[in-house]
Amino acid sequence: MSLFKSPFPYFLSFSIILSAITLSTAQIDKNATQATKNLYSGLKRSALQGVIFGQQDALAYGLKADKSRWVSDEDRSDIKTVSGEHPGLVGYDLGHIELDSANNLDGVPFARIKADIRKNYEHGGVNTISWHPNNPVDFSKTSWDKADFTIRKILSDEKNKKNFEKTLDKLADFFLSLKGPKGELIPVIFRPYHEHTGSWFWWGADYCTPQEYKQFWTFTVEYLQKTRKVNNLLIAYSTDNFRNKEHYLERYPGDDLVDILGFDTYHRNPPKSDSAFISNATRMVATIRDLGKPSGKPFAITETGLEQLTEANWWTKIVQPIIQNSGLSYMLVWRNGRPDHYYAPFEGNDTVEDFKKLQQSGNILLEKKVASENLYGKPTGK
Ligand code: BMA
Repeated sequence: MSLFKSPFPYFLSFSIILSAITLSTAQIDKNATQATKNLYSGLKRSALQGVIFGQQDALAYGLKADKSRWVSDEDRSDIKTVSGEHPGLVGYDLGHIELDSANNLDGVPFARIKADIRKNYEHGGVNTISWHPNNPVDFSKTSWDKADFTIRKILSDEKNKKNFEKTLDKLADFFLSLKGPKGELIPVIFRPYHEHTGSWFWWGADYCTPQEYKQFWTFTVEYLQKTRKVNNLLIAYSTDNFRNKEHYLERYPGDDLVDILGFDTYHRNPPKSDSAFISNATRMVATIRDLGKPSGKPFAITETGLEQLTEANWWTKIVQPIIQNSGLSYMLVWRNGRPDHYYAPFEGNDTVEDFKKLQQSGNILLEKKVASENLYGKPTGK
């Protein structure tokens, strides 16, 4: 806004051109497919309209009114049941792809994940992929099992490294198998080694040095994008809660290895933590917005939620103040996995009316508004 008040119009139009150039070249994979490039700039553009609302595993399963589970229904999501529309973004997890399992770690068949990614893409929605792999040097251990210096063991031992490349090949094959109706590659956001400021995964802060984390990230991204020519990825960096810029950047591999800046934050111990949660999340959003400015990177809350939605007005009281006028491209709430482990409203849930208020506020973008943004194509010029 203040741009138009400036007494230096020529200088400013020059800087606008410059920032447009920065935006169009900021994406890290120079060989990305055109649709992937479009998605990157589309995520910046749609942020001007609102925050794309997403849920993990939204299309695969959810909860019925009596809290029993529905699984594998077609064209169903709990968000659609309560709001009339699917979320604008859907998350999936590739944990157990490294084991050659038919199902992911939460029992969702990889074939189903692939089909849902395609359907969501055909509707104009965004797909984001996380990965909770078992321990690469001991597949009998899960992501969460305590395992010291796994990354060091992979990077410093040729045999372990070669084995890990085989795991990355499985990821690459999966990404390259994501095809749209014309055989074109479907762009997806890949968010590896997340919540690494915490120490609950084998890639967490206590189990590798910042240097090792960055090396491991670089190895992974370069192997996928350069060696395997997986050119349909936007790469998201997502910490857990962080204290300040320095903490956020401690393990940041560099602007040339990250497309989207993100963080995960969960609301725990409500209502006594309500105001602290709002202020912390708002602070962290402001930090990644600032960090993204010079490079023009989109930024997002890559995971959030209040387990069991124990506050009926959580959406307007807690989420709305954090996201309104935030510039965030998207936010993702976690899965409706079990009667005691859910994060989105479902039929009969106490927060349904409040979620609809958030929907009506215009702050979030669900399926229809996201489709109208034409994220994989040229801007519609609205
Ligand atoms: C966690 C929980 C687990 C799940 C994992 C990966 O937060 O939802 O039940 O296995 O995410 O999706």
